[in-house]
Formats: sequence, C-alpha cells, structure tokens
Amino acid sequence: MNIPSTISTLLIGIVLTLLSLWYGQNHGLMPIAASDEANQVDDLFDTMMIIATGLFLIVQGTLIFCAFYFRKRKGDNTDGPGLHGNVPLEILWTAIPAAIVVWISIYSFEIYNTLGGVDPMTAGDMHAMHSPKSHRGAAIAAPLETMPSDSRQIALGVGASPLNQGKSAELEVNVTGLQYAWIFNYPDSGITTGELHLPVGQEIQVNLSANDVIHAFWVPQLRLKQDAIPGRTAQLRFTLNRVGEYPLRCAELCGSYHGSMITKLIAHTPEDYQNWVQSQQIASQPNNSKALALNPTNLSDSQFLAPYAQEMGIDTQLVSEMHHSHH
Ligand SMILES: [Cu+2]
Repeated sequence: MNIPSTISTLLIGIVLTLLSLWYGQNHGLMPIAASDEANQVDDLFDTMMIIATGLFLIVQGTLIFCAFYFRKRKGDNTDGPGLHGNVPLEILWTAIPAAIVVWISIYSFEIYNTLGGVDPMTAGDMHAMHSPKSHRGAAIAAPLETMPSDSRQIALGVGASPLNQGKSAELEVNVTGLQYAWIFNYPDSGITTGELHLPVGQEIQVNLSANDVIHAFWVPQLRLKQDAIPGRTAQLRFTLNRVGEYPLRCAELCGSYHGSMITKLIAHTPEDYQNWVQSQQIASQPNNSKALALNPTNLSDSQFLAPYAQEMGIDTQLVSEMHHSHH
C-alpha cells in the first residue's frame, strides 16, 4: 500500500479546511436572523457545519478513494492482504471526535448562558424538585394548586442575559396559546391582539402560558422555540434588530387545527411601534364614533366571522369548514 506523501496529505488537508470553512459560512440553511441572540445561535450552527463538512469530506473522500484505488484488477484472483486492527489509528479516530464533542458541548453551553438560558429564575425549577422531600411521594401527583406558591414561580425558557441580570425588560407581552390561536396582551397599554407587534432595539420579555393543552411558541427568525404549558409560565427574552414580518407558529401538535395556529410577529421601528400602540388604543375606546355597528343576529356565524378571519389571516375556506364540522 502506498502511503501518500507528506506534501500531498498537507495539500489535501488545506483544501479540506478551506472547503469546510467556506461551506460552513455559506450554507444558506438558516432563515434571516432577526435578533441579536439569533446571530449567536448562528455562530454555533456555522461552527458545527464547518466541522460536519470536514468530517463528511474526509469520510466520503476516503470511501471513494478506496473504492477506486483498491478495486479488483483484471486477472487478479488472489486474496487481499490479511489486515487486522490498528490500535493507534483507532485511538486517534476515537479521541479526535470525543474532543470535538466535548468542545462543542462547552461552546453551546456558553452560548446558552449568554442568551440567558441559565438565568437564576430557572433555578426555581431546581427548588421545586427539592422542596417536596419532607413529604416524600405526596407531592408527585398533587395538583398545582396545592403546591407551595414559590415553587410555582418557575421560569422556563430563556431569561435575561448575564449583562441584563436583575433588570426588567423594556417591554413585556403576555402570550397565551389556546386551541387554535395566539393571544397577545400588552400589560402596559392594555392592548390585546392576534398578531405580535414589537419594536426593534428594545429588550422584550414574552410571558408564555397556555389555556388548554401544550403549545409551542416558535419564531424561526429569532432562533427561539419554547413550550407553553398549562399551569406554568415560561419566559423568553430577546432583542429584535431587524424590521420585518416573521411567521410565529405553534410547534407542538395541539389538535386538529394545529396547522392553522400561525400568526405574525411584526417588528417595527420604535416610532412605528408607538404609532401602532396609539392606533390600537384609539380603536379600543368605547365611545369611538367610527366603531362598527353590526347586528350579528342577521348574519350566520361564518358571515359574521369572515371579516375578522380575513384580518387574522385565516382562510375563509377553513372557517366555513369549521362551521360545517359543528353540524
Ligand atoms: Cu398549538
């Protein structure tokens, strides 16, 4: 067997590294990164792509090379050489991947920490796990109401980054998931909407809860996904850095119309956001002369709901199907 010369090994290594580095940063697999946090997640993903591309090329390259180089030649009916094991090589190809895996896990934990995933609020979970020790077994099946109130103050999700620790977010929104919609409530202004309007450049805290079953809040452009669990509140903190409209979908199969549980996150400039808040407040005033006066008794359910459905981005077809399924 011809061992490749040092020079050609070095050249192959350089080409592999360059290809991996290039593809790892130009894979185009991720949607737009719309938050500061998303860029950090992408850095981690790109690093893993670089390593994965390198490994893929090495493994596939070796395979293809061997298939051609060691192919059966014409008229050659002899047995292959009796090879059996190679301890140094096996140690090498175990040690290198092990080191890579350990390094990636440390790196990803570091990213999770800078995002605020290791927020002390999350430690509430640990507390809840330890507290029932005194009455062992009893608390396991106990309903949430009978549990001590402090252990219900559990923050799931991603909290404040270490830089913003102890500071409250600039804007808070309460998000409720229910079959099959998201409802957004802004405690500061009292606005309730079906689409999430937020300003860029401000730290936002989303308080996630669910009314019926488990849902999941997912905005791919934020690289954030968090379950909304009935009886518990999860939090997510992030800062948008790009104006635009992003899909906000439920990522937990929650029932027959789960697929239609999708709305929009609209990222405004701070000025546009203020205008939106004002327009919402005007619209919700009780003595608004422009308020729509409809007599719902003259309309069928689907006729009455149609304009609202359109506004919420729900297909009218779906509304009429839902209507029929009740009869
Ligand atoms: Cu859902």
